[in-house]
Parts: sequence; structure tokens; C-alpha cells
Amino acid sequence: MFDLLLKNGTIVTDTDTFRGDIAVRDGKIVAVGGQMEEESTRVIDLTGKHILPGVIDGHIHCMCPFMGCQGPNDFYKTSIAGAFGGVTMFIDFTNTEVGKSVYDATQEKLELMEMSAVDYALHAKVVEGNEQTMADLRKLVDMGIPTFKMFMTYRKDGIMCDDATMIKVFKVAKKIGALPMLHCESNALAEDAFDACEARGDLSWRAFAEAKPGLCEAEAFTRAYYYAKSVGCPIMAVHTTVKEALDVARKAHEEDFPLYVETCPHYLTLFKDRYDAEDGYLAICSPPLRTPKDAADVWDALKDGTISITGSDDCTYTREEKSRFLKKDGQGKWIQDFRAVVNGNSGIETRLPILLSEGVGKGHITLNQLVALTSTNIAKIYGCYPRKGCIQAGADADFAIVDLDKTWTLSKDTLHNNLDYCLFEGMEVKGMPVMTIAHGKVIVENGAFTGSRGEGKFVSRRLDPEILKRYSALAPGVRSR
Ligand code: DUC
Ligand code: ZN
Ligand code: ZN
Repeated sequence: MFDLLLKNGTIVTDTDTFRGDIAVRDGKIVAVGGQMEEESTRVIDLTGKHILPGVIDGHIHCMCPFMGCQGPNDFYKTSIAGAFGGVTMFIDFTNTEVGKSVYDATQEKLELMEMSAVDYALHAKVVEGNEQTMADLRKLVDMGIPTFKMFMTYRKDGIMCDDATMIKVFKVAKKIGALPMLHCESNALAEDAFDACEARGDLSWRAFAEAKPGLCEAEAFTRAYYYAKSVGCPIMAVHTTVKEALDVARKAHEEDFPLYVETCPHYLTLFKDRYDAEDGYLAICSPPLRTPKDAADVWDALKDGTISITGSDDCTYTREEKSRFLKKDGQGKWIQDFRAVVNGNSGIETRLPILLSEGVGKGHITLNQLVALTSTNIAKIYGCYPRKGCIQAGADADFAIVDLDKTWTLSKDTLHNNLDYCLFEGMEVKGMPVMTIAHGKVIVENGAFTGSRGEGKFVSRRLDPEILKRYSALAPGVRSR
């Protein structure tokens, strides 16, 4: 007797696509294969639908006070929005501050996350390199938190790690089997450019993008890689947007160095002309939006395997929050000052449909690559595979069911977070998550959320030593491309 039987769907993994049934008992997959006729409490006929492993969002910032703002979504709301986008697990970051231990920040954040309707895990954010921090990092690995993010910029916002701290963390991470994650933007270049903008009296939204060009990202990316290489420590470079950086990754991969790369859908579909609009402040995020040519380079890197994962970098702030520290002129127009705008945008719900439509639909990536980029590789790199990220007996019964033919329009009115705008407003997409299943329970069906607050559980992670050692452990075929 099964609890759930998914019949007649097309099963998609990172390597295969095949017709078959999936049987679930006690929240786990118990069988995957041909026609199954055993009795089941619930049987769902998925003829014409594709069954993907539940989407994992390894990069969100929820309930994260930043630049004087808090954001309108708590973890319950964010998990609901995610569920509508096929997300069955996400990973957030500790709200570490200078003078507050990363261990205490971990306990606080885990408490906030308990309301989530889907499974969750945590990365530690490191902002200083004292003895206490280094001791805490060891404790965190034992608690199943083996990934540590460092910001190479935002000095004035108090969360930047200086180079010496980065190197220290790399050394500790190497010893304890952890993976440092880097936000790569050169603080020196950014601060200098911001000062120059102020001096010439141009703090427009557009000037923001020009002040942090690809070079600002590539310099930090290259520096992080050189430090990592010199220490012999693997790293993950998040939200990567430019070819200069991707070419550095390609070189690292030729040497089989474990430099992993993430990008986000907004760098593939939104461009810096958004900053020319009066409400361009809504699109202020870091790194900034770039050009269609940059996006084409990023698609190439998704296709050739240089980029291993995608994340949303979901970091939501309302219109009021985005403009909280701005003033208007006599004509009611914004007096533009990009420094006063909190950085971040939403994406947990839109990541899968955008990658289905713009990526698979337009031939940039295959459906199997999409599965790797939205689930399997994330589980592998962040240490929760094969419990997560795959469709095989023994794994958690987490699925995103998609209808590849369904077209719809992205809009704040149809998405499920508490935002009063959507940067993708009006974008037509083809391919839609129509049902989400977490631990064998249907949590989104027929356009309704059927999950429950607090049903998500903390996922303790342990990194695969092979993936920490060599890039080819993740992507065996990729180096011979
Ligand atoms: N970038 C953003 O846009 N928001 C939050 C943090 C970040 O790195
Ligand atoms: Zn970042
Ligand atoms: Zn981020």
C-alpha cells in the first residue's frame, strides 16, 4: 500500500527523461519505474505533465534587516511563494552583525525559519574573523551548516569581509570540510565610483549600474579565486553576471579546481535600461542589472556547464521600503540617490517558470540541465544529495510538476509574496509549475496552497569531500567540452 502514486507522468532528472510511475510512502520515494498497479491512498494521473525533482533555492534573504528595511515577507509567506514556483526547499543566511556571534545569529535565524511550510537549511554569513567566529564555524559544520557566505563589498553597511578575513575563513573551511561562498564585488572600486558619482552630482539609478560594472565584479571574482587557489580551498561564487568572471571559472575548471558558480534569472532577463525609468530604483540590486550581451554570455555559461547552479537571491522590499530614504522634487519626481535605496528583488516564485520559458523554451538549456541547475547540482554542492535533488528510491518525495505548454503572464497580482510590484510584470512565459509535492504531500494544487505553516523541517547538510576536492566530481563530462 502506497500513500501516493504518481502515474503516467514524464519523469525528468538531470540526466534522463522517461515515462513512468512514482510510488511514495511515509514522505519518501519507494519506487520509480514502469506502470505500478499497487493500491495507494491517493493516485494522481499526470498524463501530459513533467515531474521534476522539487526545486531548491539555495540563495534567499528573508527576514533580513538591511539598509534600514526589513522586507514584507516572513518565512511562511516566502515558503508559500516558493511552493507556487515548485520550491520544496530553500537555504537562507544568518543575520550576522559585527559584535554578534555567528553561532547566536544561527540560533536566532533557525527559530524564525520554523514557520516555513517547506524544508529549509541555512548558510552562515561571516562578517568578522575573530577567534570566536572561527570556533563557531567548526560548531556550525557539526550542526549541518557547512557553507559560509562572505560579502566582498558593503563595507559601509557593516557586512563586508576584508581580504585577511576571507583568507582566514578559507583556511578554516579547508580544514573542516566547509564551502565558502562569495559575493564578488570590489568594495574599493565600488566606493571610489560612488564617490565620483557624488562629486559629479549624478547619483541616478543608471549611474548605479555604471558605478559597479562587470570589471568591479570580475576583479573581486578573480581575487577570491586566487586566494582560494593559494589556500587550496573550494569556493562558490554567487550571482555571477559577466564573461570576464566566467572565463576565470573556465580556466579554473580546466585545472579541475573546485570553483563553483551560481547565477540568477534576473541577470538573464532584465537589463540595465530598467534604471532609465522613473521607478528604476525598484530594480536596484547587487550586482546591478547588466546588458543583453552579458545575459547571452551567462546563457552560454549555463549551457556549457561553467555555471553549475541558479539561485533567486530573493530579497524582497516593498515600494515604500525601496523609496523610504528618498525625497521628491517640486514636480513630484524622485531626487535620485542610488545610495539610499535598499538592494534586492524578488525571485523565489519566478525562477522555475523563467528558466523553463526563457531557458528551455528558447533552446539555451535542456530540460535535464534545468533540473541540474534548479535542484540536483544544488543538492550535490550544498551537501543534501541524494536525500534532495533527485527522483530515486530513498529520496524525499519532493516534486515540481510542470505543464510545459501552459502560458501565463507574470504579475504582482498572480504571484504570492507580499510585494506591491513585480519586476517581471507583464512578462509572458510558457511553462508553469502546476502542482508541488513536499514529503509526499501535495502543497500546491489547482492554483491553491494546501500546505501548512511549520511543516518544513531543517535539513542538516554534510558536504561531499570529492566535490570539495575537484570540480569534475560534480560535472564529469564538462571538462571535455
Ligand atoms: N544583493 C542584493 O541585491 N540584495 C541583498 C544582498 C545582495 O547581495
Ligand atoms: Zn550577494
Ligand atoms: Zn544574496
